[in-house]
Amino acid sequence: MMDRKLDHELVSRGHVACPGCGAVLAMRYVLNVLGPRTILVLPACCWSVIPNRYPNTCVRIPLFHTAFETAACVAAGVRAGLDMKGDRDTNVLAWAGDGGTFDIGLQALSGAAERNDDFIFVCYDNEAYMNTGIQRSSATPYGAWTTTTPADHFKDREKKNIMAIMAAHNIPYAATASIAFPDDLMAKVARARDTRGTRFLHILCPCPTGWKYSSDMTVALGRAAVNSRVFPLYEIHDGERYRLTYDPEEPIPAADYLKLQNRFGHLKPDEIIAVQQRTDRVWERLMRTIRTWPA
Ligand SMILES: Cc1ncc(C[n+]2csc(CCOP(=O)(O)OP(=O)(O)O)c2C)c(N)n1
Ligand code: SF4
Ligand SMILES: [Mg+2]
Repeated sequence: MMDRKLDHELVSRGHVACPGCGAVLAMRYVLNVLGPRTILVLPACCWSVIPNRYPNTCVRIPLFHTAFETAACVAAGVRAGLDMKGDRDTNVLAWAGDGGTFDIGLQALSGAAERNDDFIFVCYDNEAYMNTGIQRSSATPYGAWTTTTPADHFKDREKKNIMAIMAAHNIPYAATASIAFPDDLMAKVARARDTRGTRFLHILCPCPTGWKYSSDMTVALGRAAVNSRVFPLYEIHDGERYRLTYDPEEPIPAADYLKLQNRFGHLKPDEIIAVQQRTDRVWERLMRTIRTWPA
């Protein structure tokens, strides 16, 4: 018998992601809000494989596969085409990984954001180039193992602050979100849907394959990232008004988040303290910004 609830989902059964993939949950939540009148633009990434091989697909909306660096400019072109037809109601959703956003897609994204092109850009962030075998990206956090930053040469640079970069473009709406806080995530998607111009969502998507944890821990990982203040949940309006949307008032130690994942298993006690100090510093900077420019 057909499961009625599943029948209304826009991500159906039959995807080929790894079990426990956080990025599949993210797509489900986002499409639940945007609905079937949405065109999806997908550059090269895990999600360009996840829907399965033609003629099969697990995504029940039109899907445009495009080159790695072009998600934002293709989305802008799709929007322009719809506008010429007088269609203002169809959502255009660019959906890129951290590599396709922080690194190789940044130029196209910056150009579109500066023009305030009218679409939603989601960065589903699994903190490395997962589809090609777990290489370091500029979203990979300090201390992490990847295949290009092995344990004895782990990544010793900070994660790039993509939200500050997007805020610097003065776009109408930007927000961080987590698959472990679906109500918060879906409220932000609704705000993005109801705004015009470039809208940016940065969703942390735990990845059991690349982060080296058991696939039943994905939601726990997402929760720990937020509750340790490693990944704060907030939004930025018009590039300058900030609002924290969830406050982990009694944060868990960053070490409790790190120890759930083998990609940090090599870190020594002083390196774990360094992660905590970085986390505190970035949180304090965000709080100062929120106090100075409240929404
Ligand atoms: C111009 C170009 N360079 C490299 C590649 C190979 N490539 C395909 S997917 C990918 C990794 C994508 O990483 P990310 O955007 O973080 O998405 P994820 O795979 O982690 O979901 C790379 C390097 C490509 N397709 N095109
Ligand atoms: S490698 Fe990670 S992001 Fe890619 S499909 Fe597997 S779990 Fe999902
Ligand atoms: Mg990635």
